[in-house]
Amino acid sequence: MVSILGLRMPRELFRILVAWAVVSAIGIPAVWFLLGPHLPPGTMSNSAADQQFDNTVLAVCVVPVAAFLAIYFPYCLVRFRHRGTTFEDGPPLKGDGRVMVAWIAGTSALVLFLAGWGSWELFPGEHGAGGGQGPDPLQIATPANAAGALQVQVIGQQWQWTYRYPQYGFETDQLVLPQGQLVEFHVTSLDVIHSFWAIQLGVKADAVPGSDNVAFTQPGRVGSFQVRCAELCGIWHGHMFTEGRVVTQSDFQSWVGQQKRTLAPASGSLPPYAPSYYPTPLTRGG
Ligand SMILES: [Cu+2]
Repeated sequence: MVSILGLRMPRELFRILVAWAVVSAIGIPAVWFLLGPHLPPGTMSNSAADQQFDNTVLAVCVVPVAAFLAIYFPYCLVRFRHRGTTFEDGPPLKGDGRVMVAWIAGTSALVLFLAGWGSWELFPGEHGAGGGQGPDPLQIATPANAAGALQVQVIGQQWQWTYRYPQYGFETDQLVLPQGQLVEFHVTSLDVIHSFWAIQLGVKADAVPGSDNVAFTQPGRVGSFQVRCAELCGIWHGHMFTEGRVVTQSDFQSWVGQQKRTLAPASGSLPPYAPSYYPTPLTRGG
């Protein structure tokens, strides 16, 4: 028996706890500072950076639990293994009330904390992009400066994405966003359920016919990002895979001008803008 702080415990438990404290003390800052900056979805937008922060917090919470298991089991397997050649039953095991209380209390506290943390981070919208919860959401990410946001309607159909820019009057198959500008995605579908996933922007919202799912993001860095359909939507689901771009404000303006000119013949016959559409025969054309 070892006695620390008036608490008597078996020598084995003391050793395990010391090793656990040392590994946790090294592991937690290592995960926070070394692994955290490389966790998905990265820092290309404010919503992605917020999610990376959340993932880092969760990874840090996992360290002490994983460290305890990684030390406890090998230690017990080696320390208490059967020695000698005779095979016989070991001494009977009895439950220990203190261990059970400590285990149940510790794991319950951790799980409740993670549930509360995840809800706080994702639900009120202040931190999340807004997953898109239909036309009448319980809560949505509505930034204070949403009035000046660039509107982009994301339209899924078997099997491609198109992007309608209602403020500029065209619809294109390219997703180009200006750096530093708040973007308000309106995600919908013309046929079956798809899911718009702009991976590095940290935006994911279901594309559902008849629904207008809203999600916000503010790209912070120029570069390209991947767009995937994240909902099995038919035989060419895997082909709903494109690349979007974040460009400077001036590059965005020249891209808009070029799109307007190129798409002018088609833009005139676009169906009127609507927050959502329905599958055929009730197509966008009516
Ligand atoms: Cu799809």
